[in-house]
Amino acid sequence: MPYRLLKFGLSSEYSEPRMFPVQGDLRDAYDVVIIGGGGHGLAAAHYLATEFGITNVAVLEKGYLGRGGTGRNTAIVRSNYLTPQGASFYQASVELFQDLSRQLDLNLFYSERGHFTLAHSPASLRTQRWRAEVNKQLGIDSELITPEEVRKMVPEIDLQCGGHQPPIHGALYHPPGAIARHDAVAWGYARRAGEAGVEIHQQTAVTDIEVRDGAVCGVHTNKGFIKTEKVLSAVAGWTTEITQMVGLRTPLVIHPLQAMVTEPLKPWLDKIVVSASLHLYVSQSSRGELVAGASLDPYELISMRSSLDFAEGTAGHLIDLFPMLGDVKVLRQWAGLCDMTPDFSPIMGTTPIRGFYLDAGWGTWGFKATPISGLTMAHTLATGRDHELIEPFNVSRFSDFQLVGEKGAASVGH
Ligand code: PYC
Repeated sequence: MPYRLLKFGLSSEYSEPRMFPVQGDLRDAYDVVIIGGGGHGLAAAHYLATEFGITNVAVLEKGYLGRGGTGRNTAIVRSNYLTPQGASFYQASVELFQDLSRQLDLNLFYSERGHFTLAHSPASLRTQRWRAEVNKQLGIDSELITPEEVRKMVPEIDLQCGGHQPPIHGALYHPPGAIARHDAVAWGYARRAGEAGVEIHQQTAVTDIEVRDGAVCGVHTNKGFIKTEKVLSAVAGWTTEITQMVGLRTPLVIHPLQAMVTEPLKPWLDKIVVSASLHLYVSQSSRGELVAGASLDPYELISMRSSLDFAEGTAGHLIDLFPMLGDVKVLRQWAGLCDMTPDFSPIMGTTPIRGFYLDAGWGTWGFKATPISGLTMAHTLATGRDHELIEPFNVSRFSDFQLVGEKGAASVGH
């Protein structure tokens, strides 16, 4: 047993260094208030401090760090999107992820696996070909492969899906597709932001936002009022509560998304396998568990309860692809909340309310954007202008009819 662990176990004072400082009272005023202590909010805080020298920043989290989408996703990282705007944005995120363990000096268990999007019909194959071509134009490693090539890399797969589902016609293969330890990403950003002087206040709920003459001037919380002229909302799932406080209309709707893990198995699946037609994605974690998820629940709801219906459906589709999993037990299941936009792209950047910034609409793909959303939102907060990578995602696109249709690159059919 490592000596440090033994010392920690025997110590009555638990003297092991803390990951984040214990925060005192809120100050009267901050340069920036970030609502939401998930990966996105914490990454924005980190980059504000380290790239732009803005440290008089408070991150307010009503629960605990990573309680929302950050700790509930299936930890997939990829950039094989359909639109040039989406693919360029997520590619910048993949590049940041590749060096993030070193940057944050924390092992994020970033593991490049290769990512398959299986096509079960000629129409789906055409979409995958389209994505591959857009990706190649942008220098992103993606290609269309045959069923035989799929089987070579994932020998356990049943290309006929047991005869219960349409067979596999081919796949989009994206070698840089990866998984990472999602909670570690949030902790890594929190630790570095805290060291740089950012305050992180957990159990601190925002109850209202003060707007005067079209500009933000403060935030009410369960611990008192804070003066500030800049507020970032990074609260996937609760965005509509926050936007109501400032009177901003968005087309967001909230749906639950469920996921589950199986008991740990010996390592056998070193790829990420996605089937949009079966509404399934699965990878094997470093602990050996199969991490699997499905499509959004098909109703608007703010609830994080998981259902038997989901477990049954997802397990059935896992067995369609991998019949040998019939005896494997489901260990646990959970749900998160997704704010969905009509075009399946995020809403980011400045808004018509001066000083109010949005990082929202992350649907089912927010985790993979964590580093680049943090960096681009920090730039936007620091300069007051949208970073060029996020210009297409401004909320104004819904009134200007400039949608960025990304539904074809969602992991599963929604
Ligand atoms: O977009 O890669 C994705 C994804 C995985 C799980 C849910 N969405």
